[in-house]
Amino acid sequence: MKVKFVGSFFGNFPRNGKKHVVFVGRSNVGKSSLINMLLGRQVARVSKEPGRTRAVNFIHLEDYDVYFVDLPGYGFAKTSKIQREKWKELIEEYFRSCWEDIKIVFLLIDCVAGPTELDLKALEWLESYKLPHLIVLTKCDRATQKDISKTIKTMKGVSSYEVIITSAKEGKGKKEVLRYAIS
Ligand SMILES: Nc1nc2c(ncn2[C@@H]2O[C@H](COP(=O)(O)OP(=O)(O)OP(=O)(O)O)[C@@H](O)[C@H]2O)c(=O)[nH]1
Ligand SMILES: [Mg+2]
Repeated sequence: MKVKFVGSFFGNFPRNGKKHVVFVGRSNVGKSSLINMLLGRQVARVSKEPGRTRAVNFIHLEDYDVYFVDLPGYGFAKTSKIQREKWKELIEEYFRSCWEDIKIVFLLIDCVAGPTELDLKALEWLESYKLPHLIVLTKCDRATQKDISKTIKTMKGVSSYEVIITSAKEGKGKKEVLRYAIS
């Protein structure tokens, strides 16, 4: 697959008729890792400390002519309130200016921890704006079957959309997520 890192944006996002496939979720949930797993290369930056992705990063999948959009994570408690506010504004600014270009939004939820209050807010928000979206559970290699069932049950209770189980570490869920991302 031919993949090109387009750039990191804080505004003036690329809008040129290409569709956007968006990865959203709390800080450290595994957005950048999932993107790398799906694309089979290290194109999105991953780090041990949360808050790694600070800008809105665009990756162009040349074969399918779509953008993968790696958003900064929300809700990282250890960062300053001002910084958190800045990220929130950036994410909102992205959705405000690009919603017409969005093909699908993947809302990532940690399989073990389950949804946080902010995840549920994000879900409500996606539903109210009628943005096409799916729930992607991450880090399933770290979860027991019981964790997975519990998180799926919780998500089914708050959303009628499909839930996909993934592990960036093990490559799990790649085919299922790609089916929605590039079909
Ligand atoms: N075990 C396991 N660890 C994972 C998985 N996906 C991500 N991680 C780890 O979780 C941490 C955060 O991953 P990132 O991909 O940077 O998360 P992010 O959502 O992009 O984080 P921000 O950019 O801060 O919003 C890293 O240490 C990853 O190695 C997974 O599927 N399994
Ligand atoms: Mg990231």
